[in-house]
Amino acid sequence: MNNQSTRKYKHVCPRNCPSACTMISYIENDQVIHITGNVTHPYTGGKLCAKGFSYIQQNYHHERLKYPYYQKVKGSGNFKRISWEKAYEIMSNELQKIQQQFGSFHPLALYKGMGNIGLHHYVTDNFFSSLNGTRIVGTSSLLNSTQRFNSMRKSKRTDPATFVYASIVIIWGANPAGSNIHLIPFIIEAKMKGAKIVVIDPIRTKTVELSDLFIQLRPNTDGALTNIMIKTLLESKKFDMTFIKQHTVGFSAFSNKLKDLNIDDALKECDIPREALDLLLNWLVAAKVVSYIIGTGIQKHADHEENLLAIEALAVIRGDIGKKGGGIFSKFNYKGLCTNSFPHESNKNNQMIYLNELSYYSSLREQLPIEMLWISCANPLIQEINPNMFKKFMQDVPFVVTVDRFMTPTALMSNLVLPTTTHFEETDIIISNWHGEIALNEKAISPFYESRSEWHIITELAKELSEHFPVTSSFPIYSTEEEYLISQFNEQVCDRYSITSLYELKERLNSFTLSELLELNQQNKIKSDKYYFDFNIVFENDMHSKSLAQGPTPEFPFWLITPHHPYTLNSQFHYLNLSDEKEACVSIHPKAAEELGIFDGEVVRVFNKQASLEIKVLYSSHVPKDIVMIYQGWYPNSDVIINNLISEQQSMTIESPSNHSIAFYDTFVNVEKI
Ligand SMILES: Nc1nc2c(c(=O)[nH]1)N[C@H]1C(S)=C(S)[C@@H](COP(=O)(O)OP(=O)(O)OC[C@H]3O[C@@H](n4cnc5c(=O)[nH]c(N)nc54)[C@H](O)[C@@H]3O)O[C@H]1N2
Ligand SMILES: Nc1nc2c(c(=O)[nH]1)N[C@H]1C(S)=C(S)[C@@H](COP(=O)(O)OP(=O)(O)OC[C@H]3O[C@@H](n4cnc5c(=O)[nH]c(N)nc54)[C@H](O)[C@@H]3O)O[C@H]1N2
Ligand code: SF4
Ligand SMILES: [Mo]
Repeated sequence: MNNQSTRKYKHVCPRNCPSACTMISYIENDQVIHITGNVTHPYTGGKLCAKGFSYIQQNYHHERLKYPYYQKVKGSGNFKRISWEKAYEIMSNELQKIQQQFGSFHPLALYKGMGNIGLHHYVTDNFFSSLNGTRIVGTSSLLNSTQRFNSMRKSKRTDPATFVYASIVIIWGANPAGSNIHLIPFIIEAKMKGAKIVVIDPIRTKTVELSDLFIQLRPNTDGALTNIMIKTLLESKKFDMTFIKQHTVGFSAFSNKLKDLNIDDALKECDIPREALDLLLNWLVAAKVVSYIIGTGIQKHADHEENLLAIEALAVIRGDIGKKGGGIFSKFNYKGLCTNSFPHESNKNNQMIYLNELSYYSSLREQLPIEMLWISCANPLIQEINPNMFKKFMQDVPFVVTVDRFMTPTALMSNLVLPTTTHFEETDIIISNWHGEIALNEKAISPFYESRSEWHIITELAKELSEHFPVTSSFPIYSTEEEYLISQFNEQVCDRYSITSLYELKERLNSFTLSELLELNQQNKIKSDKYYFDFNIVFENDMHSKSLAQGPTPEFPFWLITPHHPYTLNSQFHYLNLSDEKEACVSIHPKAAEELGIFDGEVVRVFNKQASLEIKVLYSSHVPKDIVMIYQGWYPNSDVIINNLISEQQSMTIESPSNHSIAFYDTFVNVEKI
């Protein structure tokens, strides 16, 4: 690495992962020859996960897309390599046709996923929102990734590194050992400082190995468990009355209502042993300060709102909010911080399309004509609820463009596939959705073959359009990626991160230190003036969860939980086979399997009304008898598409993308021998 011609660049991993690791690349002859973590990073300490260390392999993978491809018939596989000029001509013609026929861009739709969370990549949202009338598909990744809790909670979030000072750390609906690995050293530190670690999850995950207490509850019953916890605190007079008086309203009505709660009934609903509950309650009553690390597991259920609000009420009653080491730690989104983040929400002419609308799209076509669909940073034919439905939608739309780096199942169903760059090949800014840091990603090498950065793809398209349709778009055309990114820095972001320009990020990689964040939170213990105890919401799940009512049935007796895989990132990294598993497996409790006469390693049928798939069985006592687990993601060596089992009905309640979530984990299936 000491070769004089070796150059070093700073990067940030742009995956939708809480860590947002910073890394250094070593470049020779325009090639990445080595990468390391950046040891100056306060949260990750320079450690990368297996995926991070595989980036060189990914960058030069033989299946990486090199050129633009076009096919007339979607899914035919008859792709022809074409030039970028030809690609722009085709796109521009399609847009012109739409404009001429409809007089607006209403029949143009954008589906933007979470494949890359960098600010650079909002260029696509920015451009399409600027075309009058474009429709935005409310993707499930948008709904689930932006951490539902963040959008509805009333208390301030806290810096995740400070929970080491807690007396109890409750890891709730999260599996950081798989999905947030840089949290693990902090959990160990908390434990060494004397904290009790509690994991609340229906599945015995890897994270449970670090815990002092594991509460294995029935899915979607977190609210009932929390109500028991609150009631116990109130009865033992272990709550922070000073905090409640200063910062909240509605407490007396709320506590009166809680008197009606029958603990035995609630306990039955959660299906947890009395001994486990008693231990938790004893600790809770004695604890000075509790921190709550909330994952996305809870929000992937129908009753997530009540369940999450109950947890927040618990933290408020205990007065944990704003205390050193206390409070709620959850993902947040930096919506609105930079000029182009979520621009479609500011353009009143854009309209959202909801996933449940797509399921009857064919019949809606007259009111909702969609002539062109642009897909970026997304693989909906794997990750979306009911990909079969989404595939039909893609077939119905006359012209589909996908921008990606690999020929994914989604790209295969597109007319035009445009190859794009990696974080080594483009400039970007990444704002972590977890630890609150902002960092610059430098461009280190030229784009792979003919791939282009998304800024480049969009800017050329905008230029092409401006020649054909004067004044249709307000999209800002700059001559470099850097200039474009600089223009995204508004006052809000500069204030928040105490910077004046993008250039400062070059010098100070992390401009938002952890202690600054803590102080900020102490000053603003509660975001609005007062926290309001919305007891109606908290008691909505009072013994009668909506989805439990439609829960497991004799016909479909198993919950299907499909959490995130430790060695992939949603549908990414599958090519690299980083884990030993080469195929999808369904984990089932040995006793449940034996009752069905199913052996370990056998291929079985997992099915519900919507779909059926054949998959290998893995005996596991980590799942309870009424849950089966399959890791979500893409299994390119097999035909298994897990999400075909997940219904779009789960999104029926969606009215506004920032206010709802998708109940991925309220899926019920049966398992049988083939
Ligand atoms: N390695 C890796 N890391 C990732 C990702 C990845 O794919 N791979 N994806 C990233 C993304 S996009 C996200 S959103 C996050 C997701 O990461 P996490 O927030 O950890 O979310 P999940 O894996 O969906 O589920 C977490 C846990 O919730 C549990 N759970 C399910 N239902 C319930 C319930 O009703 N109550 C409780 N208490 N627990 C429940 C599940 O069993 C699971 O163990 O991870 C990010 N990091
Ligand atoms: N069953 C089940 N399904 C789930 C979930 C679950 O828990 N269970 N979780 C949901 C959640 S939380 C999320 S966030 C979604 C994630 O689902 P998606 O939003 O689809 O995200 P990814 O699979 O990470 O990435 C999608 C594509 O983006 C591409 N990509 C990567 N970088 C870039 C880039 O720079 N530019 C472009 N144009 N493309 C790029 C990748 O190659 C990949 O093909 O999945 C959801 N689906
Ligand atoms: S995937 Fe997450 S943990 Fe792995 S390198 Fe990227 S940011 Fe770090
Ligand atoms: Mo996500």
